[in-house]
Amino acid sequence: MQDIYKNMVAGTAAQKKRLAILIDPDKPAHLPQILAAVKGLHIGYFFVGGSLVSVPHIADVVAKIKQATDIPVVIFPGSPAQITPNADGILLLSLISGRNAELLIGSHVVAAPMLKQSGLEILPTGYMLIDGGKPTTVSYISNTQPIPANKPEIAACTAMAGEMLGLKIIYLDAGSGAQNHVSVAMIEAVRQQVSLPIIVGGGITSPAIAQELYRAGADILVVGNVLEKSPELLQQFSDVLKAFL
Ligand code: 1GP
Repeated sequence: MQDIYKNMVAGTAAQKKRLAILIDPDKPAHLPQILAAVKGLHIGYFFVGGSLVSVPHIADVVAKIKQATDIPVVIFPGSPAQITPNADGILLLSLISGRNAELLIGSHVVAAPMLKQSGLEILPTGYMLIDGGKPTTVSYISNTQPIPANKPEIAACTAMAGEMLGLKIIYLDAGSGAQNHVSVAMIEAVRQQVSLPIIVGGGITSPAIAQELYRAGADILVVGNVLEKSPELLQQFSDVLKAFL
């Protein structure tokens, strides 16, 4: 038992920032490089999953990460098919920016018995898609409209409602490979209204952007695409965190 949520909340209270590396099981080619690079760095989590995992080997990817590191592995599921009990936890995502009942509650009902048996730490998460400048896989697959990037007040009200409903984490996602990351103004607006840990991801392509978004109030940043292309950037992302330790 890794006490993932307890550590997240402690990090938020102490304004300690964390980095999560997103591994898409459909693109495992760079995983060995990433696993070699994380040694000695301040990496908070591995998130594993994607909105379109076509190869059924998510459990193998999790096993490889767990063999190589003690970093908690959290499933970031695109569908209930991605639940694997050999991870440490799962972001139980309710897509609160959308109005698709399946992704607000339907899939959760189907997955609940499996989740209960799995032993995974359940992390109930208010998941919000934010317009990142171009259609992403997740907006297409989820059949929902993202929150417009220039409407921080909608994001803030949505996050507030999520907190009032008892969700434990807010995740602002511009979508993997987004053209534009979530804006500073939107993160600040959400930070002002909720005290929950805030995860931000999608289109974070440089350590300088990461620094800006941490300062705006993000607790955990998720980086995926850029590390698939340039795993050597991991050291610089980790260096950014030192300013917040
Ligand atoms: C997407 O937040 C993640 O859900 C990561 O996005 O691949 O653009 O870093 P990138």
